[in-house]
Amino acid sequence: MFSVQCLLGFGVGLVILPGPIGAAQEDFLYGLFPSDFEWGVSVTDTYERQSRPGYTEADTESIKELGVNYFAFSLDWSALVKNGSIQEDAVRFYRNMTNKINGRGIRAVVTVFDSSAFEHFDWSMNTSCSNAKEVITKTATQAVTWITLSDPRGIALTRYGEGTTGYYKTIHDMLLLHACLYKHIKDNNGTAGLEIKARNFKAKNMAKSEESLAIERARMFDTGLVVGPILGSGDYPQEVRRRVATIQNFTDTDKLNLNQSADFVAIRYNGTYVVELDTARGNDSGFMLTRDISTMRNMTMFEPEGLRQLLVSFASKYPSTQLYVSDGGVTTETDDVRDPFRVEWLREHANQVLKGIKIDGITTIKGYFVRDLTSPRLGIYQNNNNLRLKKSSAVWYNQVIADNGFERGYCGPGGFPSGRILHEDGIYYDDFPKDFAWSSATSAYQVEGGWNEDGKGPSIWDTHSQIPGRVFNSDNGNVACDSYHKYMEDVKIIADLGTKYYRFSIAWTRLMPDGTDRNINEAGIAYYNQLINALLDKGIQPMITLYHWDLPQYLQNTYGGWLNETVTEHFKNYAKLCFDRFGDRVKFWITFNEPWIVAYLGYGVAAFPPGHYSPGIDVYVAAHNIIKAHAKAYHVFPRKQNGKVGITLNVGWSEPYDMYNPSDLEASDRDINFNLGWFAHPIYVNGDYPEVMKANVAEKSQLQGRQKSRLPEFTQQEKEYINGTFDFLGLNFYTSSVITSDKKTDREGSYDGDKDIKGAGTQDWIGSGSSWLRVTPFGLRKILNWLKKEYNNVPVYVTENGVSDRNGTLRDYHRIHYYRTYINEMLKAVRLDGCNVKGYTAWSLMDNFEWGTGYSERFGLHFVNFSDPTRTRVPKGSAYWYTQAREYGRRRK
Ligand code: GOI
Repeated sequence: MFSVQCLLGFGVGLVILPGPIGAAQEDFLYGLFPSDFEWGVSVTDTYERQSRPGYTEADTESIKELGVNYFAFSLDWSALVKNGSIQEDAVRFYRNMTNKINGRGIRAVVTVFDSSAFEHFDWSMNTSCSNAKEVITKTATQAVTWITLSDPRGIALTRYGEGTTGYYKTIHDMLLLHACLYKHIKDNNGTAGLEIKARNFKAKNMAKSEESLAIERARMFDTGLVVGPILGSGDYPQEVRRRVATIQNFTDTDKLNLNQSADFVAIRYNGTYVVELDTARGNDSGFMLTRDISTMRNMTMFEPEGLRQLLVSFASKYPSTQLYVSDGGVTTETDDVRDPFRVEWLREHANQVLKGIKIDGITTIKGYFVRDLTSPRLGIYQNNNNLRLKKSSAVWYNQVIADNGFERGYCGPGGFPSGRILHEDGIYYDDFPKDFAWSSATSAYQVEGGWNEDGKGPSIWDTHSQIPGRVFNSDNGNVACDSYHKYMEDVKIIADLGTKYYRFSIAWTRLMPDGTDRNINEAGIAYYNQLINALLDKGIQPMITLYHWDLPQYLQNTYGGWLNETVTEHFKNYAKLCFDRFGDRVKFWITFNEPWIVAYLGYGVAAFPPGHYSPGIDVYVAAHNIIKAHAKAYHVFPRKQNGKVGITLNVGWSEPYDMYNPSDLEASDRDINFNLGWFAHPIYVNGDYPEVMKANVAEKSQLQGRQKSRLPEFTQQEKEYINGTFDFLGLNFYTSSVITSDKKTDREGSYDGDKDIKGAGTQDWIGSGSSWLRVTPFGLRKILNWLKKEYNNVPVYVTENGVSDRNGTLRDYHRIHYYRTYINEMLKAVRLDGCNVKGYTAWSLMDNFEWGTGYSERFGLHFVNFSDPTRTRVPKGSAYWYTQAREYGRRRK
């Protein structure tokens, strides 16, 4: 790899060859900055802003919210000195401000003189230094990190023009002013450095050796002119002295004071310029510079790689000087919170800094900071009187700081990435890990039939579907696929698929007819033993779901189902029975399938049995008890059986309506937290509901005039009992929706209203046989990234994924397309984003009873004719496709 050491190996020439850097430029570098890396943000004209309306508490809040280590601002000398005397109120302002920032645990970095400083008065080295010394001392020397001067070359340039006598004289005086300030600050045990604006250079024609050498000369006249005397011996670079006859001399004392007079240098990259020899004009440097039109975007020069080249060159010349990279930022046409170009700008520049550290080995880079906080069209916050609104660039920066670098994939809220996304479009070719668990699934009520055979008791789905009209076409699961009798045929088609796993559920009422342990039905146990043994015979591992919505009717009648905590005890006993009787052979257990469906459709909006309507209260109570029941089952699992226990949650991906609107990102994140986090946060994070859920429900409950939040609370003991009750997370993923923020103010209060979101269309996504299901493969990759980020990369098994049609065609190209694209997005999540996905399950092994829509929607890899008493299973095209696809898991390249 290209390194500073290797560069130094070139000797004095120090020519940056485009080759190695060019190659590395192709890709985005993911990874973390050193653990002590410092992130900052700067703001200009603080004092003036105080009066219009100025630096406020809101600024401190924004800085705090960003998570930066330091806040940089510059002193405003038009306020500090009036009629030749120091203004005490201005000094007090800076002292207070510094204290406030320090009080939040953030360091203040203060620029004493920036380019605007000398616009206000005619300055002399001596008065400027003595004024500054007084202000520095009164502002508390040690509480801040000082930048003596910002861009001294620019100050000289603006006043006199480059290369004039006045230009060199001004730089000379500025250097002496810097030395004077540095000495004062060091005498008071402070820290100080200076900020330079520096350009990067490239030859117009690399083949011309004089031109490539001229790059070095250009650097000398740019950076070297200012930092040479400070970081070098105390004098200008020899080449500059040789070429500029009129440049002044330093006295021996000057040299002594200047020599090594910076604890750090802040570099602000000012673009890359093309160097051409210009001997004819006879100017000092002997070259002329042009801007490279090919890198211009909207009149902005965008050449982030130049920053890396600049850093490499700087570090090779001054290998022991600490560096802070100051991102000059980019001015946008509007001050809208939607600022994609700023995000791209900052992302690509910060990534060059990371490359400088990781690839080029520049160990002296200590920090990075963004310009700026709130300036119109430059800030990463919108400054709206006393309101500070995050732009998408602030969301980006916050994410990078929180991660201390660039994590792979869609790592931010709403899937907002901090880095670049690899292979967003198209098929990505690679294979899955060798031990990846391929599976297919069914559930008891959907396939078994035999609804009242051999002592089985009724479940709420049996009762519900007997009532004509409740289910589409008055269909029911009395016979379904008749798997109760035809399980050997199921085992055969699974074996033909070649998957090493099969996911099915146990009908609670087959083992416990009334749901309690009063009466254990051995015939039911025998059925599952036969199925399990037949699977194992063929080398197929069972993945068993304990609860796939078929609550014993007796528990509903007696206790009101999941609204009563007693049911959690019965569930625990049921789980224990299953573990005791099957756990010697079954190593993969799912406590609940989709508790969201149970709570919301069953107890919220009454779309599913038991048909209880309580959209704002009992919906939460049911969920509360299910979470407790899950934890009980987990704790009752005999660990010596060496099995895994988890829960399966369903969620769609909530696509933000506008990726660059921070409020849409938050809406997306909130929606996922309400849907999946509701159950996952207690189990996978801390025993409690997501913060945003607690906050929203509490706030709305109060507005609705209630004493207590509609969201129940777990006791401390319960939290500890629930937290960590998992060995994996099961994910059922089918589709996505587009989401935007919408403050809801309903009177009664409801789960839906608590979310403060609304749907915003479905784009042009391909539909399916189910109205709620549209083809959105990207959503799978995004939700897997979300789970990785939120739940510490917990092992995830996709326990359901699939698509329906309404004709059951064997030529199901649409299903093959669905599986191919979704599985490929999952592959990207695994291989490109580092998501910990362990397995994948196709829903479903065969067409079956699709709940409220009966047999009209078909998800099967196998066709089942429900008017044929033999219920023959016929493989569809997708079954053959799947048989080949899961071969990925065996064939390592
Ligand atoms: C799995 O659930 C499940 O585990 C399997 O058993 C199942 O076979 C498989 O999915 C396939 O479905 C648009 C109120 C139309 C009333 C949007 C609210 C209809 C009705 C959203 C909300 C939803 C996957 C039916 C999750 C069943 C679709 C469970 C999603 C009906 C709707 C609604 C909607 C609503 N669910 N499924 N529904």
